[in-house]
Amino acid sequence: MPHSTPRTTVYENLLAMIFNIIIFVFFNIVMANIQQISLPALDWKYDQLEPYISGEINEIHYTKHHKAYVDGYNNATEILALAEADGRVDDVYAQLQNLKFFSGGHINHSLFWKNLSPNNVYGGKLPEKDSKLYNQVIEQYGSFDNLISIFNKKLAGVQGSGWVFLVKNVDGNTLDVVSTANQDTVGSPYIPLIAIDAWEHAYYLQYQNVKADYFKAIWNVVNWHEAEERYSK
Ligand code: MN3
Repeated sequence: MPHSTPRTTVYENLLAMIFNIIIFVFFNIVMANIQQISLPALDWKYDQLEPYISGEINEIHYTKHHKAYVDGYNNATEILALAEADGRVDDVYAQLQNLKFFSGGHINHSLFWKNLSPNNVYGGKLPEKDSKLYNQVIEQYGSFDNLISIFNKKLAGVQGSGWVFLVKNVDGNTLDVVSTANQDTVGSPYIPLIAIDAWEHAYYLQYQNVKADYFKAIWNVVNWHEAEERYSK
């Protein structure tokens, strides 16, 4: 008697095939809707912030550290989408923690690159006298030296990784200096004007344990022009 495939097996195979096609289509729809992010372009070359920040630090900071936040973000969004689609709430929770870290890292570093500029371009040049930001700094802090000194005290107080920001509070357009831990960023009602990275990877190759010297030096390459534009928006 010749061997014949039982009818039920044919149906099972057909069902399995249809199921796989549905999963494949679903997976692609989910993935197609995820927007990947990439490193922002820099306005200067790695060595153009010297001697205040070495080219080696900028290159490693940008191509390795910032890149890791970009890759981590892209990876976590994909895992999150699948976990949400499958209703795996534990995995959703875990990926949201990762996304907070990686998205904060990407936002903060993107701000950081923008608010630095070579010393012969915008670096270290205070905002125009009588610009809105200039007047607000003088009104609240008396002088830029005083503001920078307050900012640097906050930087010195960051333990481990963290950031310090000069922010505009949209309620009243006042300024404030705030610090965050790890890669946390600032949100409403604050608009960040200047963000400085206090983590060791931002200075250690050049300044080793003397981070106060890094905090002093970086103001020679802070782009106040960019800060003024953000403040006046
Ligand atoms: Mn960093």
